[in-house]
Amino acid sequence: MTTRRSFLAGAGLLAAAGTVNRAALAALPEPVIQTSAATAAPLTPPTGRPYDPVVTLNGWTAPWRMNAGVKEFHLVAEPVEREIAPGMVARLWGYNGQSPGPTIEVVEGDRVRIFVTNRLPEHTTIHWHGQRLPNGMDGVGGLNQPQIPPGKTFVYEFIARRPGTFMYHPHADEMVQMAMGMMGFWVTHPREPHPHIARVDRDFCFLLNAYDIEPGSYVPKINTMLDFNLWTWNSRAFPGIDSLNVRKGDRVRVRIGNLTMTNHPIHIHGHEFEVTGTDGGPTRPESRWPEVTTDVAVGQMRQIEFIADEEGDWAMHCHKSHHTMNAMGHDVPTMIGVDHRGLVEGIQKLVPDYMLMGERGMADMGEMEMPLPDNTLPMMTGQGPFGAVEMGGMFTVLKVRREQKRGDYRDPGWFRHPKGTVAYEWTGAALPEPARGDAAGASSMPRTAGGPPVEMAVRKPTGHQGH
Ligand SMILES: [Cu+2]
Repeated sequence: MTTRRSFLAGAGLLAAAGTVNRAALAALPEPVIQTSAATAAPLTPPTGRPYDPVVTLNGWTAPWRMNAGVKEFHLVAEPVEREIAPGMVARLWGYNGQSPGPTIEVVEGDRVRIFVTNRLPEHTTIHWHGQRLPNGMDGVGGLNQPQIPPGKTFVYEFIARRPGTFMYHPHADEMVQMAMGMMGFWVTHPREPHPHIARVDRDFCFLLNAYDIEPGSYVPKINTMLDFNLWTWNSRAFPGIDSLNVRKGDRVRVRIGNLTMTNHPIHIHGHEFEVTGTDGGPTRPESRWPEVTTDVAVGQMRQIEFIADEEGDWAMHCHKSHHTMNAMGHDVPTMIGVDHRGLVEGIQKLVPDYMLMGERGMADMGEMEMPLPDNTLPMMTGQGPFGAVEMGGMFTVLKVRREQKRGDYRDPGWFRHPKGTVAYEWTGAALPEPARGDAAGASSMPRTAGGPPVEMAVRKPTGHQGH
């Protein structure tokens, strides 16, 4: 783990906000700011009830202060710079230096007090998705509380009543603030052994999010409803998403929340898993079944668990193939099978930059060293041990290793396949002419051989008749 948290003094930050007076400042816990997008080591609780901490992919857990038995956190809503992947930085809004904000980890029964300072140019609130709490703490601006104006600090306080997997996000100018990256994860650990919550060896979490950032620019377009071009986990796109590094035989939990505008079927190779919890709480064991893909719908959370008993580098990704691509033009025509020999040179005389895409599929794009606008990720990229991985967006690798030590989350490098266990090129006799099947009668609507074409008259709803 290469991450280092930078503990900046809160005083400077809050003085910048202007309106917080000195007496209030003395009472506020210092906000901790994170400047790195690397995955932080799990935060072993220094105070309060013990628990097994989670690992936030390309993220971190907020430290807290115990104040007369209350766990106090300080979130600062503010503009941030987030590296989406090496080579691209986005100007987002987030909390405490990053988007998403820090993961909040507490224990069932904890009394939690969260100070929220607004350093955005507009008002905000925080809604604590999935929590049982007093209505006035639910964070819907205008409905449950007044909005938090720029420069002000509000306090939320409630008891974490249910153990489980939750998230937080604004409920004020929501479309804009979530399109800009404001969100965070929340885990409430069980206070004692729970019949439906297993102890696991590794516990990962991340949020699904998406941005529409024009190639060459830095700030997301905030009115986009569906046509996003960056599909991210915790505001990172492949190859910027860290791998999940586990020891062979580990029981692994992955908690996923979806704050995009569409569903994401999350798929893991080489293993089956079960959904052991949702934002509604742990699922009853008799309600679980094996899966290799689980759909995470908009506004949902899924907690999946499996035994990592197959060694190797296993792909883990959203199964919507457009979501494993970075920014691209969706209006590119399909060129597969079109023979352009001679044509490109002719066009290039008129348009020097003209480039042909996709005559033999688009795999070439994964290796092409194309000049890109500044601050733009290649559409599909990433180098594996055998060449270009041809992925982007919501993709990473589950690395299962016999020699990975308990509690060690470092990247073990690429898997070394035992001899004879990698797909290989056939170098024997040349391909014989394939025997073509001609079985008749297998179809419920068999093709008729020969005969004149059938003519049909179709009456369209408009009343016009066509042939
Ligand atoms: Cu997806």
